[in-house]
Amino acid sequence: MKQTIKVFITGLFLFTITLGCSKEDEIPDPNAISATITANNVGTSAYIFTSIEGSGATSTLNMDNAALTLKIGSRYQIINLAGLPHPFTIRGIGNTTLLAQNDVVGTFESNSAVNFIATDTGITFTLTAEMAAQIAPYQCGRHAAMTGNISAIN
Ligand SMILES: [Cu+2]
Repeated sequence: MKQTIKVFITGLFLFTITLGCSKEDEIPDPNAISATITANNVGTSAYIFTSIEGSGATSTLNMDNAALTLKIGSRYQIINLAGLPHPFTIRGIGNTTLLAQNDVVGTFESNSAVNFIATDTGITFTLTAEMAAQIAPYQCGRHAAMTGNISAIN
């Protein structure tokens, strides 16, 4: 009987700790990814988005060079299945590059709030209001035809 009570109290204690931790987890993590967008290529003529998971990003799936709508303030991961032969870049107004998966250094790549990460498999970034004010289409770093509009919305 004593043992049962001890186990019960220990369980209650651990349960309370677990509750406490999960409450702390409710503090918004600025690096939490809101949406994961998966892209692929159609030859050298188009990107297509094959899936969008999470919230904040919308597009028409499996359509050549579809427009992409992104909510300002959210963090996005773009998985580029087309790979490095088709480096994903986000262009800026005035023919600039804001973010690039390849060696091109975009003007927002070192911005701490954007917190840009580029790997062989994609890019991750936070769309800040400052960046949204500069945003233009996405485009392949090697094939100019692979491009589509980006709309940044509140
Ligand atoms: Cu390409």
